[in-house]
Amino acid sequence: MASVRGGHCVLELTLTFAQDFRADLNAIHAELLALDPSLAGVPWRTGGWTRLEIVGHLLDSAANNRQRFVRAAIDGHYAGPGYAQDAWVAAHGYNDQSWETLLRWWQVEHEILAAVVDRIPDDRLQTSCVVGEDAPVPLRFLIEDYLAHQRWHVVQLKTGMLVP
Ligand code: NI
Repeated sequence: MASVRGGHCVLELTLTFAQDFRADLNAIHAELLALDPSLAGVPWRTGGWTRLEIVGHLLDSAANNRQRFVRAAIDGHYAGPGYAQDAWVAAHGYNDQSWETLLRWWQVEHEILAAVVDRIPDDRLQTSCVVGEDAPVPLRFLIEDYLAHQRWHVVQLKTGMLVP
């Protein structure tokens, strides 16, 4: 919607849910790219995951949630398992990958995820989703919570231990 105020044309844009999702992913991606690559193999805290493993965990979350988003959009309901986070990280051997590789995988995985969210009809955002033993939540919440989880781990990446 365009309106005229004080002689200036002001564009008032309402971002769609999918546009918001994409913008948030872009902001997270920028934060990942800004991290110091020399910290890749450094645990974020004593005994904790390395930065490589944290980004790997974000990839695992993307893989699991892509299933959820797609199935909820197709079926109009979703119920499925959680996943064993440490076992998934170990199964992928993320510490054996380079930082650049993992950031590239993150980018590709999220291009795919954004393409999925672009195509979720508005009414499907209310779809009831059950993950593991959790209470049912609308698909919209699952997607918002997905972003919150990514952001939480970005905080770990940025503020965790800075030396081995
Ligand atoms: Ni997590």
